[in-house]
Amino acid sequence: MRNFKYLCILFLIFFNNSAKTKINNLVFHGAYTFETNSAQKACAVYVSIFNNTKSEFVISSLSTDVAEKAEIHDVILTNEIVRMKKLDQLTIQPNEQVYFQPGGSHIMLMNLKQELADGSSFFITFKLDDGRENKVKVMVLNKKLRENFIE
Ligand SMILES: [Cu+2]
Repeated sequence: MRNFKYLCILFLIFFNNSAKTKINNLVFHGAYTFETNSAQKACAVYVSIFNNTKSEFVISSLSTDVAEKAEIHDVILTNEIVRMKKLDQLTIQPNEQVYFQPGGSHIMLMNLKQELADGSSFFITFKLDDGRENKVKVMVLNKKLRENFIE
């Protein structure tokens, strides 16, 4: 009987862990930004986020080594003036796909600590409200490519 209890506990731990691995299945794809010059203190980062699970995810904060602040920004149009609005958190629904693209929502890096050079890369850490983290690699693209991305 004691052995049976022990096995049950083992099974519970195993089951719990595999469930967690499954839940942590937020996929970040193709993160990029454009190269900056020495005078530039902010830049926008674009990425696609896929939630391939039946669970909801809440991104509650971002951080990176290359800037003092990283925020999620939405773009809103009021009276033909485009404004950026900081989102305190971003909820990604089950099976939802979120696309951050030029002209729309983006990740804003502010007070850049260094120039971002064409061909280099850096990381942004996405922190979820349950304490989990996703470290995402961001590629820095040549600014000449920018024209192709903005309509
Ligand atoms: Cu912004």
